[in-house]
This record gives sequence, C-alpha cells and structure tokens, in this order.
Amino acid sequence: MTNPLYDALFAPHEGKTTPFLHLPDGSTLSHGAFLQQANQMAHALSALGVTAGDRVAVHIEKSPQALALYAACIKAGIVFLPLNTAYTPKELDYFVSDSQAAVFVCDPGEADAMAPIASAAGAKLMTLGGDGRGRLTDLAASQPTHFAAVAREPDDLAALLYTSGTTGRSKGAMLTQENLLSNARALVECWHFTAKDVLLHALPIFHSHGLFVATNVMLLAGGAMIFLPKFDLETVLARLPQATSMMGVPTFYTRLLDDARFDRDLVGHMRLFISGSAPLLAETHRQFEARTGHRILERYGMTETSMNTSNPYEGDRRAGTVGHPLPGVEVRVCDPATHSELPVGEIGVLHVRGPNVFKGYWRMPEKTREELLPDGWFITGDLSRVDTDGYVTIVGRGKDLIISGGYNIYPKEIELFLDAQPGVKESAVIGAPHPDFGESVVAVLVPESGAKIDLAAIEAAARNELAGFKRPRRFEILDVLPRNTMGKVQKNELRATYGTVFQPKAS
Ligand code: MLC
Ligand code: AMP
Repeated sequence: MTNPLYDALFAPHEGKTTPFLHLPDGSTLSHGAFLQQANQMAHALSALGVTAGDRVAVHIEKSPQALALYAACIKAGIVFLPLNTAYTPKELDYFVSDSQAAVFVCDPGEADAMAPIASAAGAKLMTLGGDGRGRLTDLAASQPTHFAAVAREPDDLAALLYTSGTTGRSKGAMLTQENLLSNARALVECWHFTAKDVLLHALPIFHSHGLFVATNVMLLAGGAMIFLPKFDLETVLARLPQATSMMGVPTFYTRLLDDARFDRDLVGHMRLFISGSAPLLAETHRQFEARTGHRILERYGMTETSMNTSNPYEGDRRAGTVGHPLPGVEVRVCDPATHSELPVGEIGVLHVRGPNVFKGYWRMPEKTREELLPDGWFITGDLSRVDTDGYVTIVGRGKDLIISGGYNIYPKEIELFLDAQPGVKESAVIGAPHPDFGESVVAVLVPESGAKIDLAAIEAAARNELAGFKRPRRFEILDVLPRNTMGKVQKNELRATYGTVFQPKAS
C-alpha cells in the first residue's frame, strides 16, 4: 500500500531523533517525536469518524501540533483545509460549509463563536490552541503512537486551499498528492536543500508558501526549521545566526533592511534567501545585495499551481524577474482573448502546465473550465513576458487583485461589502503602493442621493466582517465613479488620482 506524499515527505523520518523543529522556547522537536504526535492525531481523527477523502478545516495558530495535524491528514488520506487565522466568523462560515468539512478545528478561545458555524455545516467542532492544547490534543494523547498510512493514488486530493476570486466568491483549489510532491521535488533540486539545512520559518502555515513551499521542501530534504509563530523582527534577527536559509514575502526583506542590525556580519554564514508571493522590487534586491552580499532568489507561484518558476541557484538571479520554469513545468505567454501563444518577448497572460497544476476548483466545474483549459494549461491571470534567454518577468496583473504583505485581496469582495453599507450607492476598490505591505487597500465610495456616508460605522462593520488585512486603509468619497462608454468603472483613472503612496506611518 502506498501513500506517495507520506512515503516521500514523512515516512523516511519515522523513529529518527534528527532535529525537525527548533522552537521559540529553545527546545527542539525531533522528526520521530513529531511523527508520533501525527500518528496520535490520525487516530484521533479516525475516532471522530473522519475517513479518507473527508475534509478537515482548521482555523488555528501556528504550532508544532498544527503541523502534526497536517501530517496526520496526509497519512490518513484526509484532505487538509487550512484557513487564514485573520478570517472573521462570517468569512469562515462560507469555507466550512462550502467544503462540507467533517471536522472543524478552531482555537479554544473562539469555540463558542465557531459552534454555530460547525453545526450549520454538519461538522464536528474540535479545538487546538497555539500552545498545543485543546480538545483535539486531549483526544490524541490517549491514542496509539503507530498508525498505518492509508493508501492513496497520486491523483487523490491532499489539500483544499481557498483563494478569492474576481467575482467575490472564494474558490477551493483542489491540490493532489502528485501536485504537492512533484513541486517539493523540483524545489529541493533547484534550491539545493539538504538535511544540513536549517530554514528560518516565520511564515504562516495556512498558505501555499509557508506550508507547501517551506515545510514540504524541508521535510523532503530532511532538514530542520526554526519554527516561529510569526514574523517578529527582533526574534528573526536573534535566530538568523542559527539558520542556513530563509523564505519570505517581500515585506520580510524590507523590514529587515529597515534595521541597521541586519548586515553582512549577521548573515555572512547564510546559504540562501528566497522571496515570493508578491513582487520583490528590483530596488529591494539591489539594496539587499549591497547590504549583505546576498542576491535574493525570487520565485513565482500561486495557490492553484504551487511554484512555477524560479531564478537559478547557480547563475544570474536577475532582479525584477522570476527566473525560469521549474523542471517539468511549461509556461507560455498568450493573447488574453484567443489564448493563442504570442511571439517571444511580447506581453500577454501567462499560462502554466505541469504536474504542479491543480485538479480544479471544488464544486465549481464552470470556473474550472474557464481557467483550466482541456489540454492542461492553466490561465494564471498574471501579465508577463518571457525573454529570449527564458527569464520570465511578471509585468502586471490581468486580474483585479491587490497583494498586501503577501496576502491576496480581491477588490470585488470588498466592493460587495461596501455596497451593502447604509448610505453607499456604489464603490470601487483599488490598490495603492504601501511602504511596508507593497500595496494596500483604498476604497472609493459614492453616497446614495442625499445620504451622508458614516465612515466610522463602515470601519466598525469592516472590523466585524472582513479579515484585518482586507480592510480599506483609506477612503475617498466621490459624486460619481468614472466609467467608459460601456459603463465599466475606470480603475486606471481612479488609481492615477487616488492611488497615491501610503505614508510610512500608515498601516
Ligand atoms: C497584518 N496586517 C496586515 C497584513 N498582515 N495588513 C495588510 N496586509 C497584511 N499582509 C494588519 C493586521 O490586520 C493588523 O491590523 C496589523 O496589521 C497587525 O497585525 P499583525 O498580524 O501583527 O501583522 P504583522 O505581524 O506585521 O504581519 C505582516 C506580515 C504578515 C507581512 C508579517 O502579513 C505575513 O506574514 N504575511 C505573509 C503572507 C503569506 O504567507 N503569503 C503567502 C500566500 S501563498 P489592525 O488594524 O487590526 O491593527 C502565495 C503563493 C506564493 O501567494 O507564490 O507564495
Ligand atoms: P495566491 O493566490 O495567494 O496563491 O497568489 C498568487 C499570485 O501572487 C500570483 O498569481 C501572482 O500575481 C502573485 N505572485 C506570486 N509570486 C510572485 C512574484 N515573485 N512576483 C510577482 N507576483 C507574484
């Protein structure tokens, strides 16, 4: 019986005393001890009646136990569904019910608020806190420490990750065992990760970057991670001397550069810094090299495909580009309307094909057909150019998307929220450059005739309904929105007038 993802990522480490997680309190969890926890969690899930193919939705803080729950799901053939800890109950309600989750694991402190959500979706509610305690851990504690891996096919689902959409409704990207395994293999090879590596891990583990790129790569390579609950500048500076490598969103790197203690001496021993999830400014790349002597390696990916391209480990890490397609991955630049391939050097929409490309959107066959062509090409929605020497540059977005500190925000979702507020006739949401987050949200509102918009009330409602990173950080009030002759809102015009740079102190 085989379970390809478990067999490659986890099974080789069973019973080993090699270090896996270096924790904030100075302790270290070995691979073997971690996998024992995972086995007990897998038994706990079975005891709850969860079987292969079922979804387990999790809205929990980052912890070794949270990662053990991921390992348990993979071993038991259960589909892991991690959710951003910033989501509000209103947002979570949709994910838990749409995924038809069998179990919903939340923080103990939010159990009361989550109970109605779980019950409406028919999911069992369990708890697991950032300190590793909760009803799930209690149940796992009395379980056997061995669990036989459940057989899976490469095409079976391993995870469901929700990404927002241009229509405002989030779509669950179905990722298979083969999607995740092929990508981890390609990245270990390209980035030369080995069991000697210690990765500084300060990313959240509810997205592709922190979970599949960082964690799967380190599991496959057999190395260790300095596993921090979040990106805290002081802790990162203190722990960098023990690391060989780090992965981060551009905000991590700009925050480090803003601190004079981050210098050549601190990171001279490091092997590799990798950036992704949002564009790294060429200027940041240059500053980083001037300060540290390291050239950041930028790569490009997305939830639906995991990683697609990467700058070379050896060779020219070219600022402002995302490098070449990974082994086994094909890219082409196409006309947005006809999907026909454009000549080399022209700008168009990037299409991607390979074993990394997801299986489709959960219970959304039409959306899947729109974005995943019958011959396997996935339409990324990113505008790009490929040079004659094969370097890919992401030049913009064909999709209406804001990326703030590495989190995606789809304006449509925020506009639907704003349009529903008292006194608001209509709205348009745009991104504006932000010194810390790269981009941040600006809302342009049009009042209903004779109405006065109560911004304080809208901000209060936003706190209730929208994850913090999605909340507009600036508001503009206009009499009408600029539209073209077809009636389409002219966001370029709004960006030109209202998309001014956020001041450094704004957040
Ligand atoms: C937090 N806040 C943000 C924010 N993160 N606002 C805008 N954009 C963000 N990204 C807000 C909170 O709502 C809160 O607001 C305030 O900032 C403080 O919250 P915090 O949690 O203490 O913030 P901080 O620790 O500073 O977090 C910033 C960050 C974090 C950049 C370290 O957002 C982060 O780790 N981002 C990584 C995202 C990521 O992993 N993306 C990968 C996606 S996968 P208030 O008002 O309540 O005080 C993907 C595929 C690929 O894209 O290619 O990798
Ligand atoms: P997500 O849906 O969260 O997976 O975000 C994926 C999107 O992030 C991609 O479609 C790109 O628009 C963007 N992205 C990821 N990495 C990069 C990068 N290195 N440069 C530019 N954009 C990136």
